[in-house]
Amino acid sequence: MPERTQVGIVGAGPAGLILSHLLHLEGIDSVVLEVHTRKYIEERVRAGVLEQGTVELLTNMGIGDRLKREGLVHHGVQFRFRGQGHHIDFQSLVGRSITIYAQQEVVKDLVNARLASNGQIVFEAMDASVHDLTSKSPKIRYHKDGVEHELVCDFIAGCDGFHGVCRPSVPEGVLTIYDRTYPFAWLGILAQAPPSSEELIYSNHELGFALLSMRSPEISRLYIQCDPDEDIANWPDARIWEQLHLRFATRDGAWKLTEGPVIQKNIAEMRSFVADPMQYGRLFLAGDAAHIVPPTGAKGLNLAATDARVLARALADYYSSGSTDLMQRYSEICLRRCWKVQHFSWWMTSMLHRIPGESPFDRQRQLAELDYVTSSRAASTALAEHYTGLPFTF
Ligand code: RFL
Ligand code: PHB
Repeated sequence: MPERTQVGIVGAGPAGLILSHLLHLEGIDSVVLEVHTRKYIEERVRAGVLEQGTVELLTNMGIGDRLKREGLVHHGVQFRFRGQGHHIDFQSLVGRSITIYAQQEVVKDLVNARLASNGQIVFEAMDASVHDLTSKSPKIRYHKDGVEHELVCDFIAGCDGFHGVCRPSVPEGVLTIYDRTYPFAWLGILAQAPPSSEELIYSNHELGFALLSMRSPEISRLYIQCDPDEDIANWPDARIWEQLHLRFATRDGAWKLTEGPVIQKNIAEMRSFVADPMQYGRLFLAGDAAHIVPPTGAKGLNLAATDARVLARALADYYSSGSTDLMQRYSEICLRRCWKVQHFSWWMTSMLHRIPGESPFDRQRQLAELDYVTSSRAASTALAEHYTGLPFTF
């Protein structure tokens, strides 16, 4: 096992793997420690929407080939309410697009790229803990195959997701936490069924929110709003399909949802969370380790990718010229973007879900907002700008 590296990275999710590969391209050495197996991280079903900037980043990193071949480029989305669909055309509004490509495929491509360049990823690195964070040689201790190891680093990147160990290792009182949970969750399925629509459909229905997405021309990804403490055992496939049919139905009855065998099913909580600052000494937090958004805006993976991009540039500046300017501004740069994305994700979530206990006034206000967003060019341009990804600036 390696005992010394320039950047020790905890977590082989999108944030950790993108960071590791960007550092490699800058000639900077890193070691990625991942608690799970390679198979597990390459099969975990999560996000699906890549902003245009994320696609460009991955392509410029040299891992865009399969993404270009298999990714589904979408030029707009549909919002459905009061039984009618409304197309928001990203291409004509902002000249940009999104790509549907599953997160686990991004992870597979990144792992392949790292290993092909002799990158070091230690899978099943257990009990990771971070130490001496304010010294010049912070350390990561972990167990592999029952043996304890210590990795001495110049810097540590905490890319270990929301439930990781890095953020809780920052001493009390250093971080300000902004946290909001929502009184609903998403029940998601993957189904072996051709997508019933060419574009994503976000539906606000009396029975609750529903989302139609996809993974390929053969696989649909569908979500419905449910209670946060819902037991998945109460949701046999037939009940899920029934709700999906109802929540996507159009007033003219013309739209049809194609069913197919359900191959995966899960419930995800909805949360907004920010830790400020995203740095403590020589520990930098990136991605879900630092912030969480509810999935309605399809932003989590994309935010993780931009954090990794800023951090890689900051570290590259440091190693090439000794400059710590960007490193010192890492948190400020990332949080500025993060808060705009937090607002967008919260806004999409509030506009599209049925809010338990909402008053008749709130319901009408919500429908009026959807009407405005889908009928005003100014409002739909703002939505399109956010959805396809805000410009990347330092
Ligand atoms: P990850 O992907 O959670 O990766 C963290 C990695 O760290 C490992 N780990 C540890 N390793 C070593 N030691 C420890 N102590 C460790 N603790 C944890 C974990 O095993 C894991 O491999 O975080 P990262 O890299 O920051 O990436 C964030 C994204 O995964 C996340 O934001 C997105 O999945 C969110 N998200 C979406 N994002 C989008 O951009 N577009 C979408 O369409 C989208 N849809 C979604 C989503 C998330 C969802 N769920 C399940 C919450 C849809 C859903 C339903
Ligand atoms: C997905 O395809 O998993 C997906 C799409 C859009 C979202 C969230 C998730 O807002």
